[in-house]
Amino acid sequence: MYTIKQVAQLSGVPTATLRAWERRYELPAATRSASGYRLYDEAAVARFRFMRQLVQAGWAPRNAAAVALDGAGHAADLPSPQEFVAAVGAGLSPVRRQALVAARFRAQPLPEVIEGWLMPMLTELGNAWAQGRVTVWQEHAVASTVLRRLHVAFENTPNPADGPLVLTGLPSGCHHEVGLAAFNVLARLAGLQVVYLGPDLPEDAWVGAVPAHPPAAVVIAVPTQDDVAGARAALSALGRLSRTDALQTPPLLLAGGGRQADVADLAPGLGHSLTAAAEELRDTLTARLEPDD
Ligand code: B12
Repeated sequence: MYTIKQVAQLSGVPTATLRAWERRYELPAATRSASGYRLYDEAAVARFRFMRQLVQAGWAPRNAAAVALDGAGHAADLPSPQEFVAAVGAGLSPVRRQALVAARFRAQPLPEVIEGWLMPMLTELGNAWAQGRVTVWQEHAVASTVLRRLHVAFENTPNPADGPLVLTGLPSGCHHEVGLAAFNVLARLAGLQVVYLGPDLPEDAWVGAVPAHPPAAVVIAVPTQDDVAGARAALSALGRLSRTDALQTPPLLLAGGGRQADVADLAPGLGHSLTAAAEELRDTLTARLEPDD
């Protein structure tokens, strides 16, 4: 269960607006803790987040509340990763595919959708592709549907103006964007200011971006073996830049993704759990910026 403050953080809706929406639009009443504080479940968080997306898109709050009440909170009725991939292989229509992904994103808080459904679904999708259970175009279509969802979630998650700045991106030649796109959203939710530079970034782009927006950290993802050389080139160039006096405080260089261990001599790995990595990075950078003496 979440307190109203936590709901405000997770949904991006200020507490006063949450109370007003609850009162005006007859959203299900929050339960109360023993000491009388409002407590909300995950379905309520998903509902408020979805309402906020609709209101930002121009909906009247009353209509948004009606739709949010109708759509959210049924995660158990939605297909599992295996069921979803099997349905894609069996010819699920694009409209239905998008609706199911959208419903899944509405039904649960983002960290749970990402770790509990999206990542296992992508692994299953890769297996299904390797075994000929889905076609190449079906795999591409699913990947672009989820990537768009993550980009929307990223844009809709406020960039905390006073959080430490982190630049993220993928090395030259790398188009496996989904893992880093998920990390970007979770890092913003954890309180970091995230600027995503994009996929397929040549060495020069990294070296140019860092002095332009001096970050507290640079995170490069290394999803497959094919990305190791590009990531090593970018990290070496950033290391050289840090040794010049072009930067007042050199950024921390960090790596993520399946092959992060292959660049560990140039940038420590953040691990393979996306939520834990985002929270750990926030803690490290906050401690660096605010020494407690
Ligand atoms: C979707 C997908 C694509 C999409 C990507 C779309 C996009 N815009 O991202 C498209 C269709 C474009 C694609 C293309 C290719 N793909 Co592909 N793809 C996949 C698939 C199905 C899912 C990838 C994915 O997002 N996985 C989910 C991720 C995030 O899981 P993960 O990488 O294991 O990461 C975990 C952690 O490391 C962590 N993590 C990930 N990123 C980050 C970042 C940070 C900062 C942190 C902290 C943590 C973290 O989170 C995950 C959960 O724990 C995988 C199958 C699979 N098993 O992953 C194949 C797969 C990765 N692809 C593969 C291949 C071979 C290719 C192509 C070469 C195919 C071709 N012949 O064209 C191209 C290469 C593209 C390129 N140049 O980069 C192979 C790679 C094999 C290898 N060498 O390791 C795989 C494994 C498929 C397979 N079974 O063989 N692909």
